[in-house]
Amino acid sequence: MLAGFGRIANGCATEQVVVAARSPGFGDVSLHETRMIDGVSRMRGVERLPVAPAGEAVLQPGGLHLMLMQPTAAVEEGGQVVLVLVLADGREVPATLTVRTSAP
Ligand SMILES: [Cu+2]
Repeated sequence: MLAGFGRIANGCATEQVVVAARSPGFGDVSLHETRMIDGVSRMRGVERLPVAPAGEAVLQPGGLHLMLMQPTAAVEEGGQVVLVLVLADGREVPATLTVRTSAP
């Protein structure tokens, strides 16, 4: 299991909502959020990630992240993970992640 971090920028004049993600390299990809609840770090699934017009969503350790599970091939440091972000209106946006052994 790997975690995906990065910035999702919205260059559109209207709000865009990310509702799913997938990758040919993983059997299961989901959007998660880590929160501290009663002093305990917990993860929950995020069904909708709205990104404001000209704004961005930041996925980083301790907050929003992608959960990448069931890799279909070996993942190695420096490798690339191809990702597809699915928007609420059905459009699909390609993205690429770089594999690192520690979060930047
Ligand atoms: Cu998670």
